[in-house]
Amino acid sequence: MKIGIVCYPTFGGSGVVATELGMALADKNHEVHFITYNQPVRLDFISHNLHFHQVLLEEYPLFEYQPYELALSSKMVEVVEKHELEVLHVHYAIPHAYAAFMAKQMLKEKGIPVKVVTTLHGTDITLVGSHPTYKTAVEFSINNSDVVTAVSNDLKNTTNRLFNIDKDIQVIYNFIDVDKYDKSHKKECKRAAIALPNERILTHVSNFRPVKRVEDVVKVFYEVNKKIPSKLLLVGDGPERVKAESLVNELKLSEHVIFLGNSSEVPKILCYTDIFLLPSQTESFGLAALEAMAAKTAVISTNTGGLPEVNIHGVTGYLSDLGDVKDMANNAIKILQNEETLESFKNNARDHARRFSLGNILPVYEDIYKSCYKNKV
Ligand code: GMT
Repeated sequence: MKIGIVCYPTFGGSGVVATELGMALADKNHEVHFITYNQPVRLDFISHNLHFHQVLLEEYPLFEYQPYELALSSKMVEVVEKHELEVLHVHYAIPHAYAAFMAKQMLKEKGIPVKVVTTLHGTDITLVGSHPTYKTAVEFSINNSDVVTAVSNDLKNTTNRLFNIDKDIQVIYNFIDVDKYDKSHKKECKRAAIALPNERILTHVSNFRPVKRVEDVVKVFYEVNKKIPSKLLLVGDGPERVKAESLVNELKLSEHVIFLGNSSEVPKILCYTDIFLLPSQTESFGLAALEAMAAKTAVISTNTGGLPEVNIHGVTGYLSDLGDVKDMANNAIKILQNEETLESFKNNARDHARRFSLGNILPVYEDIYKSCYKNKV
């Protein structure tokens, strides 16, 4: 099949899912065309079936904000027409689903049918999408997509609660390539470069936006570190980094906390991690937690959004109420203070992560594309 994928090309979860999906489809001999403003960060041109089309923006003195949707929908029309794509799969509704609707209309005028699959990822529904500024257009573009998917049951329910949706939303969980994490485990883990043998390692990976509550990560670690010799690895970058650095200094934790910045070596970092911290305000799924679990890491998270569908309380880690850093710290200590307990949580996490393996999820997307092909007009 010939599929166009539209996504944000950054380290964010929706871009990661879109890129991994595209690469896996190309591996299975589908022809995949990424359409976005930069080459997606995780995109390796490992296959001749993978193509990248950059959306370029024109400066003009009148524009305070450049009209990205216009440039994107024009590019979609061009790529669909030139490469005879039959499906456009857009990840993150804003503004991709809207631009895809416009592209579809323009193509219809030319007698070229194309189907639009929209995958809802999280804040395109929760924090941003339902804001009155965007709500009307987001609701319209969801209702006018041919197929709509959401990455968790919670996100599906939230979408139906916040919007007037007349489409059935299909839940397709995020996935991971389990082998990638297994392999980095089998290779020698460079733990000694990061921590002393008696120290435990806690890690947080995110784009450091307010929704991730990175200060809570530091506060949880502060409590854990009082009881257990440990290191905290903070991977990623974003608007909350400066605040997190100040808190680390204020709590006199600099010796124990390492800021690693954005990294494409996450599997290698996770391979020596004992506990992954994700105290988010909301998380439609929590791909970062799943990646950690695949790398045999227990998870301490909040119980918000879709996190309970990924992190199983008392099995793969623990869930706490939003902002309850004391509870999160106590749970982490409970896991970390005993070698056997830690090992059993880690094994459970890895076993549970296998349910979300690429091999299980990819055929579900392929079936959706096939159904688009069948009902082409
Ligand atoms: O919705 C967002 O915040 C953006 C998005 C991203 O690009 O980082 O993250 C969301 O999509 C991921 C992939 O489906 C999910 O694993 C994240 O939980 C989700 N983030 C939130 O809901 C905050």
